[in-house]
Amino acid sequence: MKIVAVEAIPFAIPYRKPLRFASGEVRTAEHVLVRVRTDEGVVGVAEAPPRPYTYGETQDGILAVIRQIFAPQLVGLTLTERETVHTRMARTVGNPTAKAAVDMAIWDALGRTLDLPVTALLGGYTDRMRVSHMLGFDTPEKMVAEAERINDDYGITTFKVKVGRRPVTLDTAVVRALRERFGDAVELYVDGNRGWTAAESMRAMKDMADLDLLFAEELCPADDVQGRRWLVSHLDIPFIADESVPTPADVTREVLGGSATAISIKTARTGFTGSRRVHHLAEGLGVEVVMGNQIDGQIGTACAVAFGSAFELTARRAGELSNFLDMSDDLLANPLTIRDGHLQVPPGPGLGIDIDTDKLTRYRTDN
Ligand code: MUC
Ligand code: MG
Repeated sequence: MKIVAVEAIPFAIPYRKPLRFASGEVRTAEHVLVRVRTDEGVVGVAEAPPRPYTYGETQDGILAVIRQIFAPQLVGLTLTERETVHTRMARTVGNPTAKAAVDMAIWDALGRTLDLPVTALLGGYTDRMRVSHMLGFDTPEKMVAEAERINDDYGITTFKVKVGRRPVTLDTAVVRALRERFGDAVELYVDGNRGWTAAESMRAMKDMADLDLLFAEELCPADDVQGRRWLVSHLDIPFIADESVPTPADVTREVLGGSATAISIKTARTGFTGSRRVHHLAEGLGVEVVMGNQIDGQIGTACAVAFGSAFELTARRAGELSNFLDMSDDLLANPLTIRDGHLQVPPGPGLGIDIDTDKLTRYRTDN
């Protein structure tokens, strides 16, 4: 069970349909595949998605921190020393998705070694999650058409609508068009990626007061401390903190400070070891949880559904598990499939996934 290598491999897979939102845009998945090898020949995998506009990471930065700092610190440890792994990586500031991918690849290797699914090791609550789909910026007509397609093809009935444009009516018109098209057959919530001020957010939420929204997420920056508290205290639906809570300490600060009343857990930024801490903290604080998506590919989505299915609190709400549908291809030998609005945890030891070596050869960018 000894770790003998931690590898980082860059790859690039274009999106069929770019995703646009208030803080940025994704056209190509320029991610990093992490592979952890053990002395018994077991290989665990995970992926790190660089999001410079969210955490400051780049693909080159992720490769460098894993190869130059984390790999030398971790080789020689065993797969069961995950708290030691966590502590050693925590000596380096930032780099959340690099740390998370290393952590999850170790869990995958552990599951494969023990011949048990990671989801069972984490909590084993259920084997599937309801799926929520993210709708990126476009016109109301195109966003409604996209929701219709996703609803028809995959049975998905929960949509997160990206908002945060100016004037706010650009976005509120989209949400209204979706509600008019689908009635109460769908759940809707909005994510601003910090695009609005607190006052703009308030105006938009008043405009959408009759649209029966489930949540509002990160509408304005957490750094606008007083403004965000004021906004959150006036809302009658949970306000999700996403990019403002990359660590458990941030969760505590935002929730106890009145700047959030729900939490997005993203395995892409807190791995399994850190996400478990955030989950327990959310339970202790009595706040709702949504499994978020860092615009993950299928490897990252397999990680998110493994964690989300492991606990009752994370499986309660639809999880954001469908961004990979917009990619032109992926690295898995057996692609994930969403049916009847649900994604099942891939069965099998570890994460239950295998990398297609031909696809990795095609998409890796280091050779
Ligand atoms: C999300 O929920 O915000 C887009 C930017 C980011 O940080 O994550 C994605 C999705
Ligand atoms: Mg978000």
